[in-house]
Amino acid sequence: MESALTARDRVGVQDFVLLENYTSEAAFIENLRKRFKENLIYTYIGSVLVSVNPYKELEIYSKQHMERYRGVSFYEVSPHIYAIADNSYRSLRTERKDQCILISGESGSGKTEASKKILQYYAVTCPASDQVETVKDRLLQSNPVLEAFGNAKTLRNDNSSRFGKYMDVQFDYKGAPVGGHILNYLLEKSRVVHQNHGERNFHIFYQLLEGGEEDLLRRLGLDKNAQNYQYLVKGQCARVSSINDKNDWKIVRRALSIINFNEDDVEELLSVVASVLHLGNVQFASDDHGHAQVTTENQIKYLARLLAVDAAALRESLIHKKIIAKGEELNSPLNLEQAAYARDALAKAIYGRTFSWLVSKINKSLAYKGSDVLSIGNASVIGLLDIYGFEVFQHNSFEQFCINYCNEKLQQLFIELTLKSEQEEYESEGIAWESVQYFNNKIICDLVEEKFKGIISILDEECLRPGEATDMTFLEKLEDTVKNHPHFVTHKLGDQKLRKSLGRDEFRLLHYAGEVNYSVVGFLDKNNDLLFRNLKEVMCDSGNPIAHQCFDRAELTDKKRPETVATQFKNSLSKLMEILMSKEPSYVRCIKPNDAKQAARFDEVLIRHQVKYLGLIENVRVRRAGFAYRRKYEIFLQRYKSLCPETWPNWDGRAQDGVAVLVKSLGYKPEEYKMGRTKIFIRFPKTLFATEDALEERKQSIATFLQARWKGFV
Ligand code: AOV
Ligand code: MG
Repeated sequence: MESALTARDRVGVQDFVLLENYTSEAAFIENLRKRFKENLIYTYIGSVLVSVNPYKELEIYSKQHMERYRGVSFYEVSPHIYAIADNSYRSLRTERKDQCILISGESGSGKTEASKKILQYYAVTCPASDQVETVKDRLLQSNPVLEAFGNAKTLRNDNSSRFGKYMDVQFDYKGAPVGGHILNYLLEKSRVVHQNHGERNFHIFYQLLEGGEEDLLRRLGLDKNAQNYQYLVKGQCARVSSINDKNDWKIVRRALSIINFNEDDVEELLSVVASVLHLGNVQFASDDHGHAQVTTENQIKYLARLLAVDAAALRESLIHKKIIAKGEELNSPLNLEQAAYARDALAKAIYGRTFSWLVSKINKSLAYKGSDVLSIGNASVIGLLDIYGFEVFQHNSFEQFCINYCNEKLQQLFIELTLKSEQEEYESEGIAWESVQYFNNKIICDLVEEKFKGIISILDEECLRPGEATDMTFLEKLEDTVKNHPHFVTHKLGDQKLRKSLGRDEFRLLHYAGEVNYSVVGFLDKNNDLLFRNLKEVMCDSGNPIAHQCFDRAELTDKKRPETVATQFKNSLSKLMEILMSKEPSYVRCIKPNDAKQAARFDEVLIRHQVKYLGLIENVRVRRAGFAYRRKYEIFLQRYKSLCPETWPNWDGRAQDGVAVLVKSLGYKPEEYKMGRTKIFIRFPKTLFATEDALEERKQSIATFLQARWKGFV
């Protein structure tokens, strides 16, 4: 049998705080590499889980694996996402405090997969009560549906989340999941009408075309060839080897029925999806006056049927803009460019609103339906946060700006909470500690969101000057206001070397996770997100129940200026931070091993960069600030009591006294450990390793003894 020591050489340590050379980045990476090579993708930093995307299926997610983690304390078993899930669940049960699990990491690092694994763990291991089986099913099945509508292939990830998701799983007093609720954040709508080269539109379009039955496609006026749809050809990438649209279609159809969609609902939903494809094929030609005319009457016919709107009204509203001047309504004709813009705006609005509708429909199906008011009163929740990860492309626009800002906020939360809770622990245990310096990214959050001076404020200001402001005046104003901010660069401002590579329409943000150049082109439009009034009117009259619910007449009479997209996003993130702060957090930090989406490739440069910006080394240092290991007295005693005749097999007194006797008999020197109020703190890993090795030896000698006795030798 391999000794504990050589095993440690081969597979590294399962908690980075146990690294002898814990301040060394090289040692950190080496440990990660050893484990990755052995398919050990999970490693702790104290209670934080670091996860490296294996890019291949591992045999570690079976029911047996789940059972192994159930109710077992963190350090008894090897690091796993299930341990994090179980730990949160147990804290929820024993401490009655709401929990949340925050999953972060860049695009393609494995956040969405991690969140699904956690949900599966609860579905399998939590107790069930009367109606609970259906709730578990619905919680699980909400995923394929939301992914079909909200995920897409990007250059970074074949199944990239293009919306942010926070899901509460509600548990009753017996610990059974009884309901759920999802909050969704800013869907990347622009993808509906445009995709960069090598990327796709949202999965659902391809699934429908590939998997949809002939009858259904005929009713929707669609044919199977994605090439025939303007909105699907921009990225020139309809097929992806890792994606089986036909099969996914079946999964989504089944999921829809589990989350309570009847046949009519499905037909209406798919009619809306199809209408977006038809809309993309609406084309215009210019008449003698330069006014746009619709040339694709067939598409209008399908649209009118699918959306149950008046064909003529729709046609006219696509080529006119209604203006109200001096109390009079005027229909002003649009030119070609404006008409195409109106068409795309409508497609984005229909898809974006339908996505929100879908979330609220799912929420209805997940809502707790028991009559037992008392039990829901006592329900507690575990929140799962899975957002779009930090991303950098060749060309970055408003969408990346929002996504990366969201990641800054999450990093900020991580910094505040890990530092805070760590400090509090030392204080409450009465242990002196030394603070560790972090890069605090608050400065970047402020740069984006500060009132009056932040990028969003300035963008909003420009959006208030229609006709005068342009994307370029926005950039100029930004330069005027932000000036020499250390994290902001344009071709005029900032470090000489840095600014050289910037275009005239770009600004660069030095994010915590890296530098990103944003082109301002489209910022104003995307932030305003306008839909011409006459198009709204047509949609309000839609006979398709989903479309009808998505476009509310009240919107037409509301005189108040709607909030801009960035401001709405900022406010919803600020609410999210409040929600998360009110809960007990656990963290999963995901790392992407290479950019090629390949198994067994450990790209050291890429990984080192992530380890750096995620602040993982600092995380270890804070955790170690003096003490590598800490454990509650009860747990420590339970694990090692066999090593001391006075504590074995049972210690009658206080656990703390038992631990004192135990460590004395183990020969711990006074400088090696400290006794806190509820925990023992051990300064050096080697102390713990020696104890672990002793335990291993003891187990083996017991095994040998038992074997010998069995054979009649003793
Ligand atoms: P993300 O959620 O972090 O990116 P995903 O969770 O979608 O990343 O993971 C990307 C891909 O990596 C998945 O589709 C799987 O193929 C693979 N993968 C991730 N985790 C595992 C795992 N534990 N086991 C096997 N394969 C895995 V984004 O949503 O783009 O930020 O916006
Ligand atoms: Mg994702």
